[in-house]
Amino acid sequence: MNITVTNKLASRLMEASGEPVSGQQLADEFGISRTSVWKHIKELQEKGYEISSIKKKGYVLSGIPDSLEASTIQPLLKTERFGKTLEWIDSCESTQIIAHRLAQEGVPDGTVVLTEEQTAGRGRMARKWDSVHGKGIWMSVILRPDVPLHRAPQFTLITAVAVVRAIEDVTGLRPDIKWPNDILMNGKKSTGILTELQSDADGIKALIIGIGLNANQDPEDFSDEVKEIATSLKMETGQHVSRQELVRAILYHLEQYTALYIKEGFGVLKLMWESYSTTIGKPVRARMAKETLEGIAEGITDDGVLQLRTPDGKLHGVYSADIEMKN
Ligand code: BTX
Repeated sequence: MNITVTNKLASRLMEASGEPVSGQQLADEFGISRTSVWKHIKELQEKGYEISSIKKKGYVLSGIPDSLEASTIQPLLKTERFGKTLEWIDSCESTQIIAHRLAQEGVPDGTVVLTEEQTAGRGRMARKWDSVHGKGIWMSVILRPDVPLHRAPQFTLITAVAVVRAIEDVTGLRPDIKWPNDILMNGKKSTGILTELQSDADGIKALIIGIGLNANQDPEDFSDEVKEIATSLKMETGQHVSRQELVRAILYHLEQYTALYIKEGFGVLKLMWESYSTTIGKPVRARMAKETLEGIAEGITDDGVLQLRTPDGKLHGVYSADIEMKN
């Protein structure tokens, strides 16, 4: 699960940006034999890395597989901790299930679970999350922040800002955030965030942050239930996007923002969240488990609670709801 020699080798070749690196040089750098280098190169080729061996010059990397395996993500990762422990599986029910198990086993803060496909991907309130093979980012990040339990919802908002910044970096698009956990493009959902937690009497043991990002789906890749409401980055840009770059950018921003949060509190992040929000200042309908309220979404509190003013002038704190924009 940790960074292996094979991954370090992949990293070294990626950083060489198409220039050949000799087998001897790699052997010296990694303190292994040339035969061992060759074995690791073969392993990478079997995974779909395009590596050619140029006589008297060395190995050249010309392409990497479109997978989210650790060897494709970790080499160019700019984080200190996030993603350094990374579990990848080709197919699973839900990365949340795996992440819950790993969190119980005591894995470190910033551990990441990635998959190509979920057969039982989930949203809030046990709703289904469409997770087709190889086209999206289906990821759970385990965080272990030392904060009280009631602060947990803020991490959904912090994650939303990190994802939006990552999408901006990689595609140049500027998505909107709809409180609390939807990232929209042209009014359609491109990403959902699900925050779950493990706690005991002392507080939060682990936050399991699930991120479902539609990257390269075409319209026909979505199920009939979500076809009308969902979009992907490819559908918005007309171009295939790099899931690997997106994962790295999300982890980078998430690490930066959680560090900022721990140091400075929620203030700056709240401002950033508000700058991307489509909800604030707008008339909305909030569907909650027991009631539906209509009014103006005036803002969010420092705990991430939506403040909704109903026509009778009362201000309501909305902790969890589905929001519909009223035009
Ligand atoms: P949510 O409850 O806000 O949204 C769920 C709703 O979104 C569904 O009822 C459906 O209408 C719609 N939907 C389902 N699939 C998609 C999709 N691919 N794109 C757009 N809309 C869709 C959102 O919950 C939280 C989703 C988190 C998903 C991640 S993936 C990695 C991790 N593992 C896992 O099982 N869940 C999380």
